[in-house]
Formats: sequence, structure tokens, C-alpha cells
Amino acid sequence: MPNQNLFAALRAAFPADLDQVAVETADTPAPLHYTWRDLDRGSAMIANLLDSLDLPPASRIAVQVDKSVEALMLYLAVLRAGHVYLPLNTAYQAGEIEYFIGNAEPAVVVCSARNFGWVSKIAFKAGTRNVFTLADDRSGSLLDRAAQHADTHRPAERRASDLAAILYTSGTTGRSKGAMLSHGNLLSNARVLKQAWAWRSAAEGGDVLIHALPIFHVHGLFVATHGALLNGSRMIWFARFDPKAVIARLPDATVFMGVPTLYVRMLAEPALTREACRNMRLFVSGSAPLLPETFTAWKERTGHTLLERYGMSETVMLTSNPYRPESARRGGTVGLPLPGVGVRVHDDKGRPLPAGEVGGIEVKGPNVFQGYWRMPEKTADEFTTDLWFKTGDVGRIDADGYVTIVGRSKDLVISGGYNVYPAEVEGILNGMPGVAESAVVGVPHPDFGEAVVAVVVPRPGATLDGAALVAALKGRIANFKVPKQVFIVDELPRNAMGKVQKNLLRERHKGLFGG
Ligand code: MCA
Ligand code: AMP
Repeated sequence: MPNQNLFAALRAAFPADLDQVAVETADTPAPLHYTWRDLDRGSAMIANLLDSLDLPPASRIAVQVDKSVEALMLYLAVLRAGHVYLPLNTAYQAGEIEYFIGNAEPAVVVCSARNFGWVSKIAFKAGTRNVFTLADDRSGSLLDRAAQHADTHRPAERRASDLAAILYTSGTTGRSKGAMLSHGNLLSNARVLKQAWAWRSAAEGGDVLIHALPIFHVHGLFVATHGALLNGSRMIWFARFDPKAVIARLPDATVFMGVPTLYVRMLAEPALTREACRNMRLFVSGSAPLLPETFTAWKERTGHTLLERYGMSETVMLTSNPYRPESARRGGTVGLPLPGVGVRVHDDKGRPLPAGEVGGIEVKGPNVFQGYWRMPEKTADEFTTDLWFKTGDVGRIDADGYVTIVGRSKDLVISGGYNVYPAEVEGILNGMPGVAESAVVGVPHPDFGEAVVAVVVPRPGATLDGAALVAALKGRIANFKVPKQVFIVDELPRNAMGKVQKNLLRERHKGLFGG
């Protein structure tokens, strides 16, 4: 039985000439060029370091580090060593990290040097025995220790069903759940996307991907990175998205992937022209709704039709607009189910709905995750009796099979492509002095798509200051979760059942950012 380890498949796709450049950094002090041999050797040394720690099988390796090519090597090393990669948003603060480490109980934590003080304290307290540092200037204990190990490594034998990664997501109850993704989930989806998006072999001229997304989420870590690696394609690597800098490199590339905010920001730059996009063949958008006006503006400005696709941490990519003909890409839709993926729309009684009718989007296929880490009941709740995964998205499928997402049944705000769970922010606000209760909603925002806004009711006799609440939250939770505006009110609107009517709050504040 061939080794089903995802790394084995990625490594097999490396070009024969390993001394070709695989990754070129675009925003380091000086450009760095990493060859395929560097990726192989670097990940082998780190994998050998992991093997030397005698970790239990399928150990979780939690990683909260700034984006770098060495962080990519660390991800590849965890795959080849057969452990479970657990990427964490660099914006998470102590309270969030404490939850993730407590829930996942990683055997190893890799953190940035600047956070080592507080992260190592949390990790050691939770029983983690190995904490390494990795800075984006290649310093830190991880590489120092890995450098003492051999630069060849045979990938651990893994079956398709074995765990490869855990991505925390979907905290409908305010606490995130660890979506468990297997080698098979990731490889099957990477292979489907390779075909669906017509990645070009070297003989066909090859491809060059501009990678400007974070690598602690599905979009940047799996969809973008696997796309390039599984095709042996070079990446132009940005540690941070900067619209001007990305546009300047478009002539050197053929593929770009982004969340809608990235496209909105590039459209604001006069340097974005057809000329700049002359060698580009594909722009992919996802993770959040792409506004029809952005879709139209991009086409007019660059001549390219954005290809919108739909994904989840639990299912990787489930639908995509067609690659060809471009004319078949329909703005406002997330396209057609990917090959091998079933997508259906059911009503809240679990009955199928006719084409065009709005209901709950459900999915089935090799891309669907293995469940939530140590939460079998919550996992069971999110599957139907016939084992389709309930996405929590509301939408319809038209007569041609195109899927349109019209909303969400889950209480979720997506801001600049990041998920914010109102229940989590409400929980923290409600614990603050003088707060009786709160409601957190998303309102239209021209840059982030949706922006987080909070409405807070003071306890009797207490006086609250919105700006002070924002400042207090900034010290507690990731900055992207912090409300851009806090309103102090006497009471929250409630329906006859006593449930807070968030739709009324969204309506009341929808013009806040001129959206
Ligand atoms: C930064 N800020 C944000 C966000 N990012 N506020 C709300 N939402 C955000 N996403 C805050 C900063 O803390 C700062 O606040 C202020 O906004 C301005 O920061 P700015 O410099 O504009 O932010 P940035 O560093 O430029 O980041 C914006 C960004 C970033 C580049 C759009 O958010 C980003 O890379 N988003 C991509 C997320 C992603 O990869 N999503 C894929 C998830 P202050 O000054 O007060 O500190 S995977 C997924 O959803 C599924 C599976 C799928 O289908 O792909
Ligand atoms: P995550 O929790 O990071 O897995 O985010 C998954 C959610 O992002 C989905 O359930 C959708 O609500 C949303 N999403 C992903 N892609 C799109 C898209 N193209 N359009 C609208 N929403 C999207």
C-alpha cells in the first residue's frame, strides 16, 4: 500500500531539478530565494528533530509564528513526521491561546520569540514539554536545534484517514472547535483543485503564485500553498499583504488568491491596470462574500473575471466557479460543487428543497472533515442522519447547479476574511464591570466586508464608556474581533420568545461605515 502521507504526494510533485527556486520572498529586507532542495532539506531536519523527541503518535504541534518560509518548512515537517499541525492566528492573545492549548494538549508548541514568555508559561502549565521559538528572521531555538539533525527524512507511513491538521473554527457557542482534517481530506481536495483551476505543468509554461495570505487558515495554508506545491510551481511569498507591493509583482505571476478585502484594496490603487495583469491567468476569491460591485469593478479594471469559490475549515473547498470558459463564472454565486463533492439544500426539517429555493447548505464528500477534536456530541449535531455535514450557511442551488450563499444560520461575522463569533465577544463583554448584557453583530464595511459592532446594556446605576470597553477588549482578544464601535443602550430589542433580535440591530447600524 503506497504511503498516503500528504507530504509524500507533495514531495513527488517537486520538479526534477531541485535547485530551481521554489519560493522567493517579496517583502523581506533582501529578497530570499529558497530552492526545492531547501524546502526538502529544511523540512527533513525539522522532522528529524520532531522524531528525536519521541512524541506519542499523532501528537499535536501547535504553531503561532509570523509568516515565513521556515514556518512553511515547519508545516511540511509536521506532515512528514506524521504528526498533527495546529496553526494559530498570530493575533490571538493569552486567553485564546490558553483555551486552544488546554483543548488540544499539544506535545510541542512553536511560538514567536517575542511571545515566548507568556506562551511557554501557558504551554508548560498545560503539560506541553517542548516549546521552541521561530522568528521571521530565521532565528530561534527551532532552527538551531533542527540544524543538528540529518537533512534527509523518510515520510512516516500514514493512511488517508489519519489526522494531518486541526483548524479551530465555528464557535457558535462562543468557544472554538478543532476541525480535524486528514491526509486524505487535504490531498483529495488539492488534487481536485489542481484540475479544476487548470494548474499548468512546466511543459505548459508552468505557473507562479503570489502568496499574500496568512498561513494559519485554510485559504493560505492549504488552498494556496498546496496548489503551488502539488504543481511544482514557484511562489512569490509576502509575509504581509500590501496592495502596492502585490500589484508590482503581478507581471511576474500567473495565479493570485485572496479574500475580498484584498481585491477591494488593490482596486483602490491606480497601479492596478490591465498591463499589470498581462501575465496573470487566474484570480481566486473566497473565505467571505465577494460583493457584485467588486466582481464587476475587477473585470472592468483588469479584464479578468474573479473566480469565486466556497470553502470551510471543516470541508476545505466545496464549490468553485468554472475555470473555463471565464464567461461561465457568475458573480454573486460560489459556482458548482467540485468533482466528487455533493452539495444540497434542505429545509429545517431535513427535507430536500427544489432548485432555487433557499435552505440549509449541506455537503458530503472526501473533503469533509473527521469531526471536532474531542467533541463527539457537537460533531454529531452538525451531521444529518444520512451523514451530510450541515455547513450553517443558508443558500440555494439554481437549475444550472450554481450555488448562492444568501446568509448564515450560525451566528458568525466574517471580517476581512477572519471569522468572529459574536457569542465569544459577548461572553467577554458580559463579564466586564458594569455590563448587564450585550449583543455583537456585523455591519457592512467597505474594506473588511463586515465589521464587528457591539451594543451594550449597563447594569442599573452603572455608567459605561464605549471607548473604554474597546480598550479593555484590545488587551484581551485578537484585534480583529474587537468591535469597531460600541453603542451603550438601555435595552436590547427582543422578540416574543425573549430572543435578542440581532437583525434589528444590523438594520439599525447598517449605515455606520457608509456600507
Ligand atoms: C486587521 N484588522 C482587522 C482585520 N485585520 N479588523 C477586522 N478584520 C480584519 N480581518 C485590524 C487591525 O488590528 C488594525 O486594528 C486595523 O484593523 C487595521 O489593520 P490593517 O493594517 O488594515 O490590517 P492588515 O494587517 O492589513 O490585515 C487586513 C487583511 C487581513 C490583510 C485583510 O485581515 C488578512 O490577511 N485577512 C485574510 C484572512 C484569511 O486568510 N482568511 C481565510 C480564512 P488596530 O489598529 O486597532 O489594531 S479560511 C476560510 O475562511 C475558509 C476555510 C475559506 O473558504 O478559505
Ligand atoms: P471558516 O469558519 O474559516 O471555515 O469559514 C467558513 C465560512 O466562510 C463558510 O461557512 C462561509 O460562511 C464563509 N465563506 C467561505 N467562502 C465564502 C464565499 N466565497 N462566499 C461567502 N461566504 C464564504
